[in-house]
Amino acid sequence: MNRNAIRLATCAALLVLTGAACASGDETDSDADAPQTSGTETASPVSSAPTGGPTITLNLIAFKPTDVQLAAGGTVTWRQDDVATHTVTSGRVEQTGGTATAKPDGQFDSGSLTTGQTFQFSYAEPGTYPFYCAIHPATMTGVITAT
Ligand SMILES: [Cu+2]
Repeated sequence: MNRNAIRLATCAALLVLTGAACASGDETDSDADAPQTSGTETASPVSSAPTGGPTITLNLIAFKPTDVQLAAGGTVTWRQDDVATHTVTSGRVEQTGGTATAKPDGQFDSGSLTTGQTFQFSYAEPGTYPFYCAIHPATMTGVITAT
């Protein structure tokens, strides 16, 4: 019901924008992979970095890039583009004998980020700041260098 309402609204919007009629008989669920532009997202912040600072994406169970430099005072944006759930958590991961042990430093923890959500943190002081995903600490790590 709700999905149909969204489709109708989208259809109406397209009609206004393009003047084209919306065919209803030839669709093969083309909206499954089309970008969703309806404003139905809830609390997730905007995906672009309003500060102009670097953006790290979370995709395929990896941070990209894993090493980021910025000027002290700058803000890093992490954007969760993966189908899985990840976190951005400050701290190190110790890898010994095939075991990954997370050592959170308590500076920040995004909590669970689902697809499309973003997280931001500003690095006020110069330094080297490792971070990791608390769900996949063995493979998802990165480091911010603020200068
Ligand atoms: Cu993860």
